Amino acid sequence: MKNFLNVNDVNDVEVLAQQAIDIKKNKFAYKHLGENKTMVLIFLNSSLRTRISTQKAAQNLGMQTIILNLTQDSWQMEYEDGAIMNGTTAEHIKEGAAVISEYADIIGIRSFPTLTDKEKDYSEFVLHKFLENVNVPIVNMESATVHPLQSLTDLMTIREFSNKKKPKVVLTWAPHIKPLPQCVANSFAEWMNKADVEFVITHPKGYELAERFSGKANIEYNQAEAFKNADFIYAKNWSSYLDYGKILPIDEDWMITDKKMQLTNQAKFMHCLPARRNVVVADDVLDAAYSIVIQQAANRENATQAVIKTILENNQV
Ligand code: AN0
Ligand code: CP
Repeated sequence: MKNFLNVNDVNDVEVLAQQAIDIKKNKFAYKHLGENKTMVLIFLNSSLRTRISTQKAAQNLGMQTIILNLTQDSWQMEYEDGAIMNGTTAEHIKEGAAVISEYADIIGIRSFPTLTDKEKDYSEFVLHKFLENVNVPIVNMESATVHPLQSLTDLMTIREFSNKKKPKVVLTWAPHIKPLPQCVANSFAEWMNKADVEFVITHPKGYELAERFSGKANIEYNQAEAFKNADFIYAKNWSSYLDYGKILPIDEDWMITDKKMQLTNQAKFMHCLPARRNVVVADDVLDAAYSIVIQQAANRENATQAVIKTILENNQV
């Protein structure tokens, strides 16, 4: 593994998830692997879990970590080639990224989509601008279209909480007041399509994901129908991909409630967090014993450690 950008950088998702489970049992077994090495984490957007768990993962491997809140603390970055920089941008990505990579052995980047320019977002414009201008591995901490550290964590968590070889996993759209990225859903779908699970996606009409992510998943527009026999309910809001970045008017109530969870096969409830209570998911779900959102978030540290360990071993950075 050179970079960790999306599921295609992984040979076998189940093997990597198992490595994350193994690492969890002995977090400090590889603490010399990253000795005298530095991971720089670049955030263009807010984060709680990714910010802390990625630092912990790198530090468990003996690495130093430096955080750069690029849009707040640094010079405003220009990404367009040939730009005449007589406006607000003060530094070009060509120098900015190249300089950061001089200080780093691995770079982590979080850069959300614009949700206005579909073509630019789905070409992963910002992530690729960084890739073009650095000479060290990049770990995607959520880009314009995917969130692979989250998806690896999700698969690891499903394996931890299920004794079934092929559990039924349901990704359900849930309401939100703001237009959110499709990243978590896209990414979850492409990982589940490569995992040994029965995978169903349920959402209102108009919220179809790009086919390259939903792939062979079973799409069920009736939420109650989709919940039947589910072993895992994974809730997430996303804005429309078709009517790009928009929130569409819908008739039914898609919020996850305990009543809906009772339709399942005593399913565990998962969400990547942050989750707006009583908008996305009701209190009675998040407070139930079947909610595993905290354990899921905790696993971010272990999953990320499996990724960084693989990069350190493979690239001998
Ligand atoms: C982000 C999203 O939906 O992509 C980050 C989730 C990990 N969520 C929000 O902006 C609320
Ligand atoms: N799940 C997740 O990535 O959370 P943060 O946005 O808080 O990092």
